[in-house]
Order: sequence, then structure tokens, then C-alpha cells
Amino acid sequence: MSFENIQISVDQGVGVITLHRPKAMNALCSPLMDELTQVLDDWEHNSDVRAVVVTGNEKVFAAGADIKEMQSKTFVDVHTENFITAGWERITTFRKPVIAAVAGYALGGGCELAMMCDFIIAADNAQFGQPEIKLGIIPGAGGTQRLTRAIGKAKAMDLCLTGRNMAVEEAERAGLVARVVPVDDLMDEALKAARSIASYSMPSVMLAKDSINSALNTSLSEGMMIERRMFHSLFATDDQKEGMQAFVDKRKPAFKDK
Ligand code: DAK
Repeated sequence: MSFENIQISVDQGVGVITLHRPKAMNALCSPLMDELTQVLDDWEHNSDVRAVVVTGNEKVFAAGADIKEMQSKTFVDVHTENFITAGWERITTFRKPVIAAVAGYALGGGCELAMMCDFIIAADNAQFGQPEIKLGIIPGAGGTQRLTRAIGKAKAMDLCLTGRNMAVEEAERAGLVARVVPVDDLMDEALKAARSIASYSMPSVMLAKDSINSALNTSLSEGMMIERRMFHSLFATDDQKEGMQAFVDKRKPAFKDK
């Protein structure tokens, strides 16, 4: 597969998607989102891909949806076309873990795309923001919803209403990013994390992801029940036996995803 707006590679169980529209600050135009969807559709069923890293370049992760593409659209256009909605939802339904490796600007839809990933590893030059208010609109892909759940109402209001950027230290303190690393180490760190996830038993990795995601949509008691049932179900796998036997034998487990 070759694409115009992204670059892809697969190595050691990890698929890497690099957003690549350098002249437009990686603005997320519809063709780019379609390409992202196509790759994720393919990798969902590709057993060589056990974890995914989505990244940009050193200066920008993505500066949002493509303003020039949206500029002339009317309410009727965006509503009847269901403008860009379908492509944007794909990453949230991808079942294997996805890490966002963010350097530079992650603004508007760029910040929203990063938040759709399972966690964010950020470079020390990263900046996050929802500047849509400056364009006369509001966020449309989770900037008022996922951001509020991630960092709370006060900071989400501050960012969405003022449109200011949040530097990476503040983003880490607020709980938006999992770790901050020097910009030169970003891809090494993201790949190391993704490879370590890829080395585990896929059934347990996928159920861990499902269980954490259920925390956002359930009461604590319902979530605990989901977690308990998923925990119990993993005792039906060979990999649970292998993982525990390997611990007792003081050796590395050889997981088979069975
Ligand atoms: N769209 C289109 N082009 C963009 C762009 C964008 N978001 N961001 C930058 N560019 C283009 C610039 O126009 C410029 O193009 P030329 O003039 O060279 O042709 C080129 O990239 C370089 O940008 P700058 O000259 O501005 O570069 P600087 O280093 O000076 O500034 C910047 C970098 C990132 C601070 C600045 O470019 C900037 O503020 N960009 C706009 C950020 C922004 O407002 N983002 C929010 C966009 S609205 C939805 C899903 C998603 C969304 C909505 C709905 N659904 C699923 C329904 C999302 C909406 C948004 O993201």
C-alpha cells in the first residue's frame, strides 16, 4: 500500500503510521483520514501488527483538521455529508493498542486524534490545544468530551474557551500525556513501549484495553464486574498457564496468543 498523506511501516510487531503533509503542518484533510482508516482496517486483521504508533514529525503532530477544506462549507453541507465523521471514528474502534507519539503542535483535530489513541508519549517540545474557538467553531472530534474526561472541567474550559496552547509540562501534570521524553528520543521510547506491548499475549492486551475503556462508560460497580469477568476469562487461555509457569521456572514466557 502506498499513500499520499501518510507513511507506514511494520517491524517487530509494531505498525507505525507517520502523518505526512509537511507543507500543511500535517493538517488532517479527508484524504489523509481516509488513508488512516484504510491502514487501520488492514492492520486490524494483520497478525504481524500487534501494536501501533501514530506520529508526525519533530515540529508538528497535526495542526488540526484542514481549515482550507472546511472554510467554504455550510451547515447543510457538513450535516448532510456527515462531514469527516466516519473516518475520524475509525481509530476509536481499532482493537489493538495505539500509542500517539507527539512532538510539536497537537492542535484542534490533532489534539483530538492524539486523545483517541490509547495513550500519549510526548516530546519535551509538544504543545496541546483546542484553538477552534478562534475560528468561530468549537471542537468536533472529542475536544470538549475526551479532553474534559482526561484533564477535568476547569482545564478543558480554559483551553477550549481561550484557545491557548498548553505546554507539555502542564499536559503531563494534568494527566493528558503518559510520559514526556526528549524530542530526539521520542520514537525510540514509543517503539520500545509498543514492542513491549507486542511481546505480551494479545488476548490479555486486548482485554486490558477494553477493560480500561469501559471505565469511562460505566459506574464503578459495573466496571468492576466487567474487569472481574475479563480477568476470569483469561484463565481459559494457554498463555495464562505459560506466563505463570515461566515465572515459576524463572524464564521468559513464550506466548502463543492461545
Ligand atoms: N489547516 C490547513 N492548513 C494549515 C493548518 C490547518 N489546520 N495549519 C497550518 N496550515 C498551513 C498554513 O496555512 C501554512 O500554509 P501556507 O500559507 O504555507 O500555504 C502552512 O500550513 C504552515 O503554517 P504556518 O505558516 O501557520 O506555520 P507556523 O509555524 O507559523 O504556525 C501553527 C504553526 C500550527 C501554530 C499554525 O499553523 C496554526 O495555528 N494552525 C492552525 C491551528 C488550528 O486552528 N487548528 C484547529 C483547526 S479546526 C471533526 C473532526 C475534527 C475537527 C472538527 C470536526 N468531526 C469528526 C466532525 C477539527 C477541527 C479543527 O481542527
